[in-house]
Amino acid sequence: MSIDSSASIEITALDWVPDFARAYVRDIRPRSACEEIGLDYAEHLISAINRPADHFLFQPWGQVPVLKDGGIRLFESGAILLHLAEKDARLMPRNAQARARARSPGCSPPIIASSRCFSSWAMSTSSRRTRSGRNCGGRA
Ligand SMILES: N[C@@H](CCC(=O)N[C@@H](CS)C(=O)NCC(=O)O)C(=O)O
Repeated sequence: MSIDSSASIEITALDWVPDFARAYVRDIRPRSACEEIGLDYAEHLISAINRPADHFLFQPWGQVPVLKDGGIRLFESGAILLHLAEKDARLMPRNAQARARARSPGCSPPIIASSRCFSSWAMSTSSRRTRSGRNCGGRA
């Protein structure tokens, strides 16, 4: 596990997701990339119900993930993956064909419909949810 609260890389994720969404929330992508190369990262968990206002400064739709890397902040998990991949040839190989293949999944289109569904679902069920299932990034 490479979660370290003092790491210079920080991944913003939601503090709770419904069971059906576990391991499908997109912070799993940068988390996996970091784990893959042993890069420590801090996690910044924000409320799934009441997103902090300043989160929208960095992600216009209030979604996750957002990555902070020193002074750099970026959103869109594909862009985040490309940023992280620059750090290590295991994520972005030097060979042209292998690089092209490595970029493909990171550029897949967002599943906008399902994230909108999740938003609606989260708002409509907020009164009966518990806070026990924290962290959407695939870690139960
Ligand atoms: N294209 C974005 C999609 C981000 C996205 O859909 N995030 C979802 C979780 S997987 C989210 O934050 N949903 C909550 C919401 O839409 O309010 C990416 O890949 O970063």
